[in-house]
Amino acid sequence: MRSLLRTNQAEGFDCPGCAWGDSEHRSSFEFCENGAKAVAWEVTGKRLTAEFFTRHTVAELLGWDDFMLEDQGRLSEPLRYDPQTDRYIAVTWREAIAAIAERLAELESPDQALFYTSGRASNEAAYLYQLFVRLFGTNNFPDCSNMCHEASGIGMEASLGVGKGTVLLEDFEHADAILVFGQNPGTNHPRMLGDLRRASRRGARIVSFNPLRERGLERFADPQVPLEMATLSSQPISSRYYQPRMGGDMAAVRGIAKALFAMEERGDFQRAEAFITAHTQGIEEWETVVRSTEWMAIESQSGLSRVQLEEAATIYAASRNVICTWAMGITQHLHAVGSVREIINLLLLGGHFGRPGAGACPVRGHSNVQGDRTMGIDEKAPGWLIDALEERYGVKLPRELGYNTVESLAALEQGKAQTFIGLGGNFSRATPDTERTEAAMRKLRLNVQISTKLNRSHLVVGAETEAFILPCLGRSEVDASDEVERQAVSVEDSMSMVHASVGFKEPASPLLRSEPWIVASIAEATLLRVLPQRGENANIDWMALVANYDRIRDEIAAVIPGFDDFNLRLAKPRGFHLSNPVRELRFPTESGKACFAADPLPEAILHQQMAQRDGWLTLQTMRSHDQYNTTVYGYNDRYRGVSGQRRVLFINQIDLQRLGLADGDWVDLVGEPRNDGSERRAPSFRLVKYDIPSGCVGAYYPETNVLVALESHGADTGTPASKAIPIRLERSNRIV
Ligand SMILES: Nc1nc2c(c(=O)[nH]1)N[C@H]1C(S)=C(S)[C@@H](COP(=O)(O)OP(=O)(O)OC[C@H]3O[C@@H](n4cnc5c(=O)[nH]c(N)nc54)[C@H](O)[C@@H]3O)O[C@H]1N2
Ligand SMILES: Nc1nc2c(c(=O)[nH]1)N[C@H]1C(S)=C(S)[C@@H](COP(=O)(O)OP(=O)(O)OC[C@H]3O[C@@H](n4cnc5c(=O)[nH]c(N)nc54)[C@H](O)[C@@H]3O)O[C@H]1N2
Ligand SMILES: [Mo]
Repeated sequence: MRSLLRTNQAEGFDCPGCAWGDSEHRSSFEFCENGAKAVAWEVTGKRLTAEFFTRHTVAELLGWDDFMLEDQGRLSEPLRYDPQTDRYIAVTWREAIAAIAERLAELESPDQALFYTSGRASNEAAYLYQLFVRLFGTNNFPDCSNMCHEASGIGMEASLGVGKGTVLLEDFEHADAILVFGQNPGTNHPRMLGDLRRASRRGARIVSFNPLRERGLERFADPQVPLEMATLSSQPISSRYYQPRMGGDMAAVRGIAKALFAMEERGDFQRAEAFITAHTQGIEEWETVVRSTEWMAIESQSGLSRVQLEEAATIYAASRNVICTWAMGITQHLHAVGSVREIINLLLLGGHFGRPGAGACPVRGHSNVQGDRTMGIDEKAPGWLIDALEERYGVKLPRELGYNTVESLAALEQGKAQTFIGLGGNFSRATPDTERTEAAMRKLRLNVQISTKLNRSHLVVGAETEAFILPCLGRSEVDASDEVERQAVSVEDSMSMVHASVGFKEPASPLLRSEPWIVASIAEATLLRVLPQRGENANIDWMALVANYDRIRDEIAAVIPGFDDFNLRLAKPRGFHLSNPVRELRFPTESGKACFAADPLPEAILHQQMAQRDGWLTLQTMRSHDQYNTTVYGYNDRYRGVSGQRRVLFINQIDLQRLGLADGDWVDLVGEPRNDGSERRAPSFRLVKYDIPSGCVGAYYPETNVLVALESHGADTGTPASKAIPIRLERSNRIV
C-alpha cells in the first residue's frame, strides 16, 4: 500500500505499468488495478539467489512456464552460467564486468554484438547505453519498440515531420469526439479510462474500433473505484463500438473519409480549407484515391458496412475537436504505416492539429519506451544525433544502420552476430517464431541479461554460451550513491511529459546495482580496452556520471534537443513538456507542410486471403488482464470472463459451427510451415465462444509466438505482424 501511494506522485516513482500520462488536477495520487499489479510484482518479498540453482538445472527450468519462473522472486545477486553443471552460480560484479568487457573487446567487429533495450530503462540509463554502444562502434539497437509502435513513429514522421503524439492529457477535456483504434485500455492503459470517462460524462462521443468486444472499453469502470472495476457496474463508455475485421482499419478510415467527401457535396461537412491550404500538401491526390476506392473494397477489407462508416463520419463531421488514439491493433500489421497515415489524413482533413482538444495520440506501451527513443536508442541513427555526439565526445561514430529486432534474429541465425546484451526485457519470449529464435539464441557466445526477475531469456543458452544475469534495482527502490542519498531518474510518457522518478524502498538485496551503474561499468571496462586500440579517447568519466545522475542529465542537455536546463526543469513537481512543433502548426517535413498520404489500400489483407482457404483463420495475439507482456501475473482475464487458464482461443459461433467444433473443445493451433518444411504448432488451446468477427480469432501472447513467422513483418517497420497470423485448428486433447 505504501508503495502504491507513492506511485506517479510528484515525489514518488513512475509507475512501471503503462506510458499513460498523469495530470495535475487529479487527486494527489492515482493508481490503477494493473499499475498495482506491476508495483506488487516488483516489491515482492521473494528472492532468488544462486542457491535456487543448486536445486534446479537450466534444462529442468526450461520446462517451467513464464509465471513460475518470475514467481521465484527478485534476482538478488549476479550470476554466471556454468555449462559443466548446467546451473547458474554466483559471480562477483567485478568478475562479471571484466569477463563481459573482455568478450566484447575480442570481437572481430563491433557489429557482431547486439544491444537490446526494453522500454522500462530510464532516460539516464538509455543515454549512457546508446553512448557506450556507439563509442564501442555499432548501431545495433534492437528494442521492444521495434515490435510495438514503430509504425506510429514512421507514419507520423512521414505525415507530420514528428514521430510522436501531438496531444496532452488536457486535450481529452476539450475533445468532442475521441476515436479509439485497436487498443484495450481497460487492461493495458487503465488510467486512460479515467480520461475517457470524464470526456464521455461531459458529452464527448467515444467511438471504438475493435474486432473484440472489450468490456472495459464498452462499459465504463473507474480504475480508482475497485468495486466499480470488479462489478463493471458502470456507465457505457463508447457511444459507438465498431468491430472491424483484423487489419481492416485503413479501409475503415478510408470509408469514413469517402463518406465525408460525399457529405461535403451535400453541404453536411466542410473540410478545414484554410488549414489545408496553409499547412498541408497532397490533398488532391488523396481525395482522388479515396473517391476511386470502391465501397465494395472498403466493406470487404474493413468488415464494416457503408452504413456504419457513414454513421462514424457523421460523428466526425459534427465534432469541432477530434482526437484519434491507437495502439497494437493498428501497429502490429503488415500495412501498419498505411493505417497510421490514413488516421493522420483523417485528422488533417478536419484540421485537428494546433488547437486544444484535437490531435493524434499513439498510446505507448512500456513506461519509458518513448523516452528511450528520444535518448537515441535507435538502430536508424539520425544524422543530427551522431553529429552532436561526435562533437561532444570527439570520437568518430558509426552512421550505418544497425539491426532492428527481427534483423538481429536473422543475424544470429546466420552467425553474423554472436553477442547479446539485454537492458531489461525478455527477448526470447517477446520475439516471433519461438523455436527458431531459441535455436538462434543458443548460438550466442555471450548472453548478458540485465534483469529484475528470472525469465526464459536467461535459460536459452547453448554449449558455447557464456551467460550472465546482472540483477538491477527496480523503480520503486532507493538508488543511492556515495554522493547522492536518493538518486532520481527520469522518464517520458505518451504525451511527451518528462518527469522524475525516485524510489523509496530498501533494495531487494544489497548486491543489486542500478541500470546506469551497470551500463557505465561495462562501458568503462570495455572502452578502456577498445578505444586505445583505435588511438581514441572519449574523455568520459563513467563512474563520476553515475555517482550523480545530474551529470548524465547535463550530458543529455548538451546533446539532445529540448532538454536545456534539464536538471532545473526536472525539479518541477510534474516535470516538463518536450515541445512538439506540430502543436504550433510547424511541420518539420521536407516541404515544411503536413503531407497527406495517397497510398492505395493493400491489395488483399490476411482475413480476405484466409476466407479463400478452407479451414484457415486470422489470429491476433494479445494481452490478458493478468499479464505484463511476457510477465504473467496470473491465469485470469476477468473482463473477458476467462479464469484459471491462458491457453484459450476466442472464436466466433459461426466459425465453431463451420469447423464442427464447440465452445470448450480443445484444439492445436497450426501455423504456416517454415521454409524448411517444419511445422509451427501451439498445442492444446481451449475454445471460448466470443463476440469477434467470423474468420478472426484471438489468443494470448507469448504462448502463441511460435506461430509468428520471423519473415512476417512490416516491410517498412520490421514489426512482426502479431495481429495477423494465418492459422488452422486441429482437434487435440488437453495436455497443459
Ligand atoms: N496491464 C498491462 N498493461 C500494459 C501491457 C501489459 O501487457 N499489461 N503492455 C504494455 C505495452 S508494451 C503495450 S504496447 C500496450 C499494449 O496495449 P494494447 O494495444 O491495448 O494491447 P493488446 O493486448 O495487444 O491489444 C490490442 C487490442 O487491439 C485489438 N485489435 C487486434 N487487432 C486489431 C485490428 O486489426 N484492428 C483493431 N481496430 N483492433 C485490433 C484487440 O482486440 C485488443 O483489444 O500496453 C502496455 N500496458
Ligand atoms: N505475439 C506477440 N508478440 C509481442 C507482442 C504482441 O502483442 N504479440 N507485443 C510486443 C510488444 S508491444 C512489446 S513492447 C514486447 C515486449 O518485450 P520486452 O520489453 O522484451 O518484454 P517484457 O515482458 O516487458 O520484459 C519482462 C522482463 O523485464 C525484466 N524487467 C522488469 N522490470 C525491469 C527493470 O526495471 N529493469 C530491468 N533491467 N529489467 C526489468 C524482468 O526480468 C522481466 O522478466 O513484446 C512484443 N511481442
Ligand atoms: Mo509495447
